Amino acid sequence: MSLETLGWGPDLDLALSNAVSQSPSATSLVPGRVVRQQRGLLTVQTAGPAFLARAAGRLLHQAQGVEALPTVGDWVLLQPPASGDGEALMLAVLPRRSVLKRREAGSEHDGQLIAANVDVVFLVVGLDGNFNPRRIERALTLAWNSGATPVVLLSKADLADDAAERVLEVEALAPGVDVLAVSARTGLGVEDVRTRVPPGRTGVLLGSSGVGKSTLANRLLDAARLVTQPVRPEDDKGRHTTTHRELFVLEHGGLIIDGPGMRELGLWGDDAEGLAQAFADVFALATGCRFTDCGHQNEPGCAVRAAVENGTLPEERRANFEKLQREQAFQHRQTDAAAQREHKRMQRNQANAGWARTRSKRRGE
Ligand SMILES: Nc1nc2c(ncn2[C@@H]2O[C@H](COP(=O)(O)OP(=O)(O)O)[C@@H](O)[C@H]2O)c(=O)[nH]1
Ligand SMILES: [Mg+2]
Ligand SMILES: [Zn+2]
Repeated sequence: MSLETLGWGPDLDLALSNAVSQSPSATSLVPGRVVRQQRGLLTVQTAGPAFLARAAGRLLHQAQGVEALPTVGDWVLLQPPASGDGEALMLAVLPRRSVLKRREAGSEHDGQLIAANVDVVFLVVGLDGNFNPRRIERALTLAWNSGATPVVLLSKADLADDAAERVLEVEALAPGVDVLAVSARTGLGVEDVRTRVPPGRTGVLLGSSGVGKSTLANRLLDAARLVTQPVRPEDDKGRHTTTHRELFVLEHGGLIIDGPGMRELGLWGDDAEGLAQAFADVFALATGCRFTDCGHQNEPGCAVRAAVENGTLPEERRANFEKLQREQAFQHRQTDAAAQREHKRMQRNQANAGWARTRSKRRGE
């Protein structure tokens, strides 16, 4: 498989030559893309074979948090195993053009990477019951934060008699985002999805378990290579059939990442761009507020409140915006606190190193 088939392009030529100029030993390393992740185990596809791979101690040591560690979609530099069936060592992660991440379920501080170097985030929402506008707004914020372009797929359109209305409803809460009704069963919209990932481009399927991500991926692949499972009829929740994350090359040359469903989509990290994009309408309104630092609470001359009162902005959307903004602000403080801790740690290390030098001088070492 050629690296181009996996999405390699001129930007990566540049990233590779930079990596080599910084660390000449990198010339002996082999580039590849992380195509599969099952728990901690990664598979990297190179221009030659695919290898099971783990992060080298040096990479783990240099990494400041999970964000710097390889995830599906990453381009990495490998040292192939000495023997045929050993594990390869990943020594570097090439700079990313996007990274999709969330707060780890049940944690305030820790994050989880979902996929890297994606161009399109397909937010898959089932039309068969689980339809929550606030969740869509949250997911879109997360998707915009990644640096990729979100597209909403309203799946199982064959089961809904109001698909066209739902498309309009979601368009209203997703400014600047394309919304497509799709059905993996009838094939409706599938061709349209395919054209969103031209050859060499990568899309990732994001959504709750049971919304039809794997069925759609199968349909895109035109082969039943992924396992799908019926949803439990009593609650429309999926069974989490997909336990690993995997990148597939489609016949037309586009790439798609399928993975396990995600119930929780907490914001994580310091990006603020996502909110500005997902709530572009609210940001535009806010420019009309009398005070530039308006909190849209009880301030006089608040254009956001006025829009709620005259019915142009739904109150639920305003409230969700406020909630996500708070969550983002909390994340911002967390990131600041983590940076301060890191700074202190480095100062301490330097102080310790200085003290050790003084001590060895005294001893005449
Ligand atoms: N009617 C209908 N059912 C679908 C469609 N796509 C998926 N399903 C069904 O929904 C269930 C869950 O699908 P799956 O792809 O495993 O969901 P995932 O957890 O998001 O990967 C399976 O029973 C599928 O057959 C569709 O377009 N129409
Ligand atoms: Mg699945
Ligand atoms: Zn205001």
